[in-house]
Amino acid sequence: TPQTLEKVDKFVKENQTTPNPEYYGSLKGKNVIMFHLESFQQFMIDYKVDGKEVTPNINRFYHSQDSLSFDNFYNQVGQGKTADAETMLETGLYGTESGSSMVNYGSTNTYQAVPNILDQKGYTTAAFHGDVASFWNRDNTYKNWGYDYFFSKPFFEGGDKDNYNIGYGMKDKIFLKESAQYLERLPQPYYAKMITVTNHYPYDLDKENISIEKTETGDKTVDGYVQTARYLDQAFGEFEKYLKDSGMYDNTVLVLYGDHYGISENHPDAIAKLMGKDSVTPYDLANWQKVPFIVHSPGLEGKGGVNHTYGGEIDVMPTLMHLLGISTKNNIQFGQDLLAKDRKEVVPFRNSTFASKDYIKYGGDYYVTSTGTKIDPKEDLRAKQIIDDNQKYVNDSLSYSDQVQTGDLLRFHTLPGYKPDKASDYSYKKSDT
Ligand code: GP9
Ligand code: MN
Repeated sequence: TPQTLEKVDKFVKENQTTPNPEYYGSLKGKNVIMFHLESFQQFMIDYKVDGKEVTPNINRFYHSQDSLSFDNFYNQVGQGKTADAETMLETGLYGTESGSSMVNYGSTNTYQAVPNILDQKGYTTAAFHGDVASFWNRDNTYKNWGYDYFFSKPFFEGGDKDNYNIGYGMKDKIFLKESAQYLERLPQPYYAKMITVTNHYPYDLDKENISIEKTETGDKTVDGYVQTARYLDQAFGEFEKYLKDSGMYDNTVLVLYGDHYGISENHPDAIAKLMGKDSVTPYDLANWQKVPFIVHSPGLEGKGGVNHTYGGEIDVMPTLMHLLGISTKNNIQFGQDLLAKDRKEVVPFRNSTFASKDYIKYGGDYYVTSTGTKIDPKEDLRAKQIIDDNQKYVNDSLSYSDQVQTGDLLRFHTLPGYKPDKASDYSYKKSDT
């Protein structure tokens, strides 16, 4: 009801951050490419196998002074996996407590999503994915998010060829190469999302594309991960080169993000071996949920670097909007700008545990973030106070966000100057174009 929305709005306003004036609007008007790194974890950054970097291109981006990079950035997905990541990044709402909100609400709910917001600032918006459009109900959800175009399998010549596909769709290199014909025809500025798939469990890759040895943890579900991660890195490198050759690079912001873990915490022995340790602690497993988040643009003019703030996927929407000079003060969104000085640095996970700058909650236990030392809040009242505050924030954020999704509350919300999208305004069928 509208009354529930008022409560949500109050919570959102109380937790709003102040945009950092040093960065606000610094990337205004540029093209934006969201580059989805499937199942890509933070530990891959600078990781070596046999003395060789697995992902040299992404590493170079991570360390560039034209990149805002984050090393305490966590994935916050639940059962919706990729779909939850997309939902957080582009709507500022969490995936729902169970199931996938894109599947359950994407077709019917009103959203105030990034593609539509940018659409109304003169952007052309397009999503690219080398598999069927219906996966995770993307085809319907994207209409309600305001995507002008959705290029999926039927748009790609290689879409039906067996040797062009592996796992969840077209191999990333082919997919990105074939996407270029559409990308370069989009009126600028554009907002485009490239959803890669090859670095997805079970990490299968054809011989010609293997360019690094497997790891040797002895866990078969884990050891191919570096090979597909390397392939993804090369695909990204080729795409970056294409952007430079086509002249689009200088006027473009490339946003790289890992959507969720590739190696689940159910493989602690293999994880220990990958980390070069005898065994892993629960604290290690909590930090295993870190994924890369990198905003790269020559437009940052060397103002980048590695930022240590504690944040996650929910924080991307306000961060990006503010870099583009778009206010979020009237939005119903649950993130806090990663560049703001007044952030809480609390990262809610979908099971109501959290990471934060002070403490990490994993399972039912608490750890000091800076040292990994386990603590008992009952014996440390100062810690208990902080933990209780964090827990309340975590519970409220998740529950208010769920209320927005399950009650379709944004249909009652007016965002000044914003026209919601009607799904019927869009068709993504190749035959209709
Ligand atoms: C499918 C791909 C994989 O289109 O995005 O989804 P996931 O299994 O990672 O949620
Ligand atoms: Mn995924």
